[in-house]
Amino acid sequence: MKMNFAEQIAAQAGKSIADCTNHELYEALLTLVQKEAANKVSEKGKKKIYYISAEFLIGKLLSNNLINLGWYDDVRKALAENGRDICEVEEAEPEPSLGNGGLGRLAACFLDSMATLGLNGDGIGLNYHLGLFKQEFEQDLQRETPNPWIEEKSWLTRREVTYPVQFGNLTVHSRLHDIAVTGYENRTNALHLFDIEGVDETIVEDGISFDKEDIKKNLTLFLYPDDSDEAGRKLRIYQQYFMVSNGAQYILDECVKKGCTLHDLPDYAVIQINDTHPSMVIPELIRLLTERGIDFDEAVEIVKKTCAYTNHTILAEALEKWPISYLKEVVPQLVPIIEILDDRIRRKYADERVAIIDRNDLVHMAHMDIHYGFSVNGVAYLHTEILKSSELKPFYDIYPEKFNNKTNGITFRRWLLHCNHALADFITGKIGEGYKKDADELEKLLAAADKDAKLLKELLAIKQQKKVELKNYLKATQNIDIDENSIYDIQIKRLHEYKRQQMNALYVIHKYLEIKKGKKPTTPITVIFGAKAAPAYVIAKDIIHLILCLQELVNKDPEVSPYLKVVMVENYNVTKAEKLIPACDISEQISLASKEASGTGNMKFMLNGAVTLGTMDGANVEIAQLVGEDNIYIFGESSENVIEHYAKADYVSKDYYEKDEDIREAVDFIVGKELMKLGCKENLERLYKELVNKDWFMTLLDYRSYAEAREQAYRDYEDREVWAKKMLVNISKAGFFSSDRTIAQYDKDIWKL
Ligand code: 26Q
Repeated sequence: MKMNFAEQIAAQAGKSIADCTNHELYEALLTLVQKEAANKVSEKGKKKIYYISAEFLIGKLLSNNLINLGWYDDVRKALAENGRDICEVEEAEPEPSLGNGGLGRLAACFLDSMATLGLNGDGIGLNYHLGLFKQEFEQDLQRETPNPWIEEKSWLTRREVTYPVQFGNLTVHSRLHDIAVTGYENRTNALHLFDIEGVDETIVEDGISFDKEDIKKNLTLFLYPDDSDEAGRKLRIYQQYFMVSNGAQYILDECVKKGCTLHDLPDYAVIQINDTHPSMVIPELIRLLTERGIDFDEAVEIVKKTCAYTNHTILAEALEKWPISYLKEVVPQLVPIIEILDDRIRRKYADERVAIIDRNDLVHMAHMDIHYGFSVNGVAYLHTEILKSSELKPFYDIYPEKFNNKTNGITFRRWLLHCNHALADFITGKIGEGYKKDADELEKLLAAADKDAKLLKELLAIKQQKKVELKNYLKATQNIDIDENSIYDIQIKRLHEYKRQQMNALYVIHKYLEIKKGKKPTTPITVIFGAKAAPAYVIAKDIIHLILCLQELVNKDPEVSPYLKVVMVENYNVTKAEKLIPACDISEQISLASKEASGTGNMKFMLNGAVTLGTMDGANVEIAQLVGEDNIYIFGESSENVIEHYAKADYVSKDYYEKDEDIREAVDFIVGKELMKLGCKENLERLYKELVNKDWFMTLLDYRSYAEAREQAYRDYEDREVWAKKMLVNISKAGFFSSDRTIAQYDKDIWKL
């Protein structure tokens, strides 16, 4: 349908475009999009994939939906003809903050790709009213505040669907809200977010603290702000069970409506369990099936054919293990089922390591998934190999056929077409539109560059334009001045010791000291960070403090700031990522090898023409293989060696501190007089001691080779033509990382829709 958008928007808003506020224009467009999306809902396909996840970090939806519906250009023009700027309308939309980081963002990319590939696939999750906390900086420290995102009019559609969910003596009734998921020129699927009606935002006081026990008021109030290490306790179990019980009831109802007898459930449904957060869906489905008349043994077999599990981490502290006493208190009806499941495994396998309930009465959620699901996948080649050879080896020995790899991907609609119109238009101009549906066609850029002498210069000009835009954005939002002619060196991701923002900070200190001594970089450098720390993760917050102190010290020093700037972006989120990534020259992917399951930011940067500086970890390994060693900066110890260091417990950080003068100088600076004047003694000293005495993630081990690789990248940047070629190779080879490829593989190997 070709619309006259100007007329439609005005009709929807009830006044002329010129008279509307940006927020009114956003709301009018939201309604038009929702109507059009609803026309593309289809129940085609008997079998459906239910992607169940505690997090869906979807980001703002307006522009993405306009692109997917094929409306974007016309709407932009209609607004422009009436003197309005679509970017300003975009700003009016609040960002739903329903995820912590990579795992939640992956779920969002996957929904986009499922709809785009025309697969019958929905998401199931929770509607957290205040989402993940908002980060504010106060006296160089992180402060958390609530992040309300649901407005009177929003993308949520209230459904006439509600289920009872039992927690011991307490029954709560759910309410379903859907968000339409548009595919790129294809069908509309749904994200089902369950909620309760009694959520009470007024129980929040002083930052993000609230009464943890008032389940009827707090159940879907917040997303747990723990990125993998600080276990939120009982409330987290309440949330998880609420999600899976609603999800399971919904799935069974929907399948029965389509003619399923429940005996044939695996012909109608496949459930992808996104990490262990939804793992209770296994005993819950067994419970519901037996309640509906299926005998226990058959229920177990049905569930085994329906559920598949994705692992996103090998950090031991992130694998969920719940004390059985907690489960007895919160979900007593599941406990006898879990005990039977465990008992059956114990009778079959003597190996204590594969038990579900261990000797300390902890329930290992991942073990339940592996025994009672039909597929186990890792999220990048190296990650899956490590699962098979070490972390989950006892399971791989039992069930080799269940293990498979699905290297992560990203949706190119959001991470190229939406966030970088200039680059997308440029690519279209060179190789046509085909790459929008078939990402592998990006490789055609290489041949195009051979024939077109101007291509590389144009590519540099686009990067320059994006760098100016970011400069203006940072000035407007944080009042920080950066130099658009400097190298933009960016690390944006959750703050975690294994991701090693502290190593990047040590290099900043080193550069600062060099400049102070008179050694100036040829091209100025802007180091940009963006990261939230889990509120209870002490060292992570100390690292943020260090970076904020460095920002203050470096930027205010007139001797240094013309050559070096430090920026810590406040409240890093999807919207900010969309502005930072297109402007990046060097993408910092510096986790300790073996620790980052995949990473997906690395893929977004590559697609936008940044060059990776990284370790051989996660999907960096695949990036390196695709672009070749001339187009990536690899440094650091290999995953094999790191794993060996852990096994032998032979890494001693103090040795590196003592024998390497540059390291010692940089580490000492953390507690030196310059920073002590600005910062907080307690935080800085704690971080210093951690690095010198412990350094669990081996920062000092890799520091030297990191600094060398970084220097090499800066030297190579000087030859603009050579650098532009590296950018081009990165963009050209990014096609593999389209989530359309990932999802096609999930479908072919696991879901078989
Ligand atoms: C666990 C227990 C209690 C409370 C919270 C949690 C919790 C919450 C979030 C555990 C883990 C997460 C998030 C994990 C995550 O984002 N993992 C990332 O997943 C990406 C997608 O596969 C990978 O690219 C990243 O490498 C991985 O770190």
